[in-house]
Amino acid sequence: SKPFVKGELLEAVDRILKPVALSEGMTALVVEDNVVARKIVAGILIQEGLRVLEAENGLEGYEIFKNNGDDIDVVITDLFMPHMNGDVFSRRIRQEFDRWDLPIICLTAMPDQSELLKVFKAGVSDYLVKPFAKEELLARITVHLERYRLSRQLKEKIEALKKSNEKIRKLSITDPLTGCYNRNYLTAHLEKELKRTRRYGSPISLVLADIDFFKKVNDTWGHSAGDQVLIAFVRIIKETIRKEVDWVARYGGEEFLIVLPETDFKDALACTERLRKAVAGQVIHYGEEPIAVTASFGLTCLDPGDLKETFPTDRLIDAADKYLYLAKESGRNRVEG
Ligand code: GH3
Ligand code: MG
Ligand code: MG
Ligand code: MG
Ligand code: MG
Repeated sequence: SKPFVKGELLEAVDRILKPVALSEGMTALVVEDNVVARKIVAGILIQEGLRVLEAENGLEGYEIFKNNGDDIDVVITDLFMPHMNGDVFSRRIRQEFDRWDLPIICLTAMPDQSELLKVFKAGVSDYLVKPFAKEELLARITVHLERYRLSRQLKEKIEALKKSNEKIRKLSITDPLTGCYNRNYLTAHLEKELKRTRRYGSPISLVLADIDFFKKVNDTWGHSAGDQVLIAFVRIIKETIRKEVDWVARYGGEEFLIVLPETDFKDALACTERLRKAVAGQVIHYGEEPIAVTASFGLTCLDPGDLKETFPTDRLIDAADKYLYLAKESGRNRVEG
């Protein structure tokens, strides 16, 4: 289209090259005991669009940090001040508020080298010798704010990544239908439980639970009615076992493994009986349809005497499975162990 005239071209280039205002939404804390110097610095920053908080000395700055610390994006501090010097103030902010990436720029009169080293050891990001040019102050703030902003973005990305990792991890160990653990988790976690059991010499009990004539549920009311029964079954199990300690995982289609750590045979039997009764005593509602089911349970307990030899998890589950078969053979709605 129409060619640019020189003035327009320069304006366009200027627009492109002009960086996004770094000060946008940023807050500075200016700590300086000399009120004239403080007002000058504050004025420069306000002109650049920063929100400015002021403190007369390190101690006051520290108090402001305590209350509004999270809002502060850059600190400009004098070195020598009553009550608390700039280096002590800087160190305390870094350490007590865990703000390792916060830009802290120290204003000093012509410093000697040991003083400078002290200032950097206290954790300041940069220093500026007084009197300084406005442009230099702004240039340094701009550089540090840019790095700060990038560091913030990185932190946010890492947090988001952690969250999505946690979601993926949860999905990978959860049975999507019932929300209990899946077989992935079962294999890995049972191994850990057994190691702990061995270390502390406490018993552990395993219960394999299988719904009776579950095929009939599917055949009579449909597959999604069957799904609702599975969900209810897991709910009843979770309501019956101890929270935090006991856990349940889906072992197969309608078979669930319940792990009862630190539980001997007698207690496990009582718990499983309670569970059997709870299942048999409840009617599961599928829409208008009341569905009654029972379940059979195979129980096996590993007591401290057995723990000297290593017990593969599948052998333990096999033992529970054997008793489950016995419970089925003996008429269902039973606990065998
Ligand atoms: P038994 O008393 O001997 O255990 O009889 P059963 O009918 O429960 O026996 P079986 O173990 O042979 O049947 C299990 C059925 O569970 C077969 C399968 O179609 C069904 N099933 C497995 N997973 C699911 C599921 O996620 N949803 C539904 N609705 N049914 C499932
Ligand atoms: Mg802000
Ligand atoms: Mg001073
Ligand atoms: Mg069954
Ligand atoms: Mg089965």
